[in-house]
Amino acid sequence: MIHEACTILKETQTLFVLTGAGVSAESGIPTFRGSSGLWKNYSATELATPQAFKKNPALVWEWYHWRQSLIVNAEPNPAHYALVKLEEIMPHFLLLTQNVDSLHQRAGSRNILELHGNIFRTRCLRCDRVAPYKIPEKKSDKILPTCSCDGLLRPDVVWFGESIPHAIWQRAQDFLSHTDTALICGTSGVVWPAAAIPEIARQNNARTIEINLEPTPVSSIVDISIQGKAGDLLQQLISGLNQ
Ligand code: BV8
Ligand code: ZN
Repeated sequence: MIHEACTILKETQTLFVLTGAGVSAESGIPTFRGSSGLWKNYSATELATPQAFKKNPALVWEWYHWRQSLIVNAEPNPAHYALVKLEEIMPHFLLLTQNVDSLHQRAGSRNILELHGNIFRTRCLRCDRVAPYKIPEKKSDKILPTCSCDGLLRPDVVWFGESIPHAIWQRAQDFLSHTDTALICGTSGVVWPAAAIPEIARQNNARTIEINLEPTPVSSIVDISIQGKAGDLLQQLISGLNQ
């Protein structure tokens, strides 16, 4: 399987990569649907919604602060670094990530689109200002961060039920329209509209390769589905390309 995938990548000039939480798993970041995806018995899909934030902003901020502290203490893993290498090798490359953890950027990926926003940015509910955000040093009792305009800040991420940033979606579609190969990595393929990407790639006559620990709804529609850890398999792809 790795050999066939390498053969396809050797013939590839334009590579589109979609990543999900599985690519950050080996950095110790819990995935959304895996067993470690729970926090205080809440599932991510219960907390990552505008309704949850409206009902209990302090709880949702506590969850984001917990995730931010996990991420700042984590390092990019071999999967992230292999994708940086792929970007260096490929004449044309675009990485669309569903992850909000900045680990691709910290590893050195450059041509990257964040489909679901970024956990280290906030947006003001009153003035819409977007700004970088670091967890407050001291655990202030005022857990709700506010803007200089006094408006309540929210994480600048796309919650369930919120639309995807149109410009980002459009740029991904434009790139897919002339993509030779789409590599779908570490995503369960259940969150829309990202889950539509493999089918869109196929409709654009791209070859499709999936890397995941287990079979997903995507596995039956891609050309090659390779099971295993993204960190191992992506590094094997790089070694295969260097031969
Ligand atoms: C929208 C940011 C519409 C927040 C996230 C049909 C069409 C349109 C919408 C819908 C639809 N059907 C349902 C919907 C609603 C919803 C949806 O998809 N629900 C799901 C649960 C059914 N979609 C939306 O709400 C989207 N909005 O389409 O709006 C609209 C239109 C107009 C006007 C109004 C609305 C917005 C979805 C974005 C949600 N935000 N994140 C935050 O992070 O806090 S999604 C969240 O899930 C993360 O971004 C995560 O990346 C993403 C997807 O999950 P995965 O990345 O796949 O992670 P998961 O845990 O699921 O799986 C991990 C995988 O990795 C597994 O397969 C595992 O096997 C594998 N793995 C683990 N370890 C490894 C590994 N693989 C390799 N190596 C390893 N080591
Ligand atoms: Zn403001």
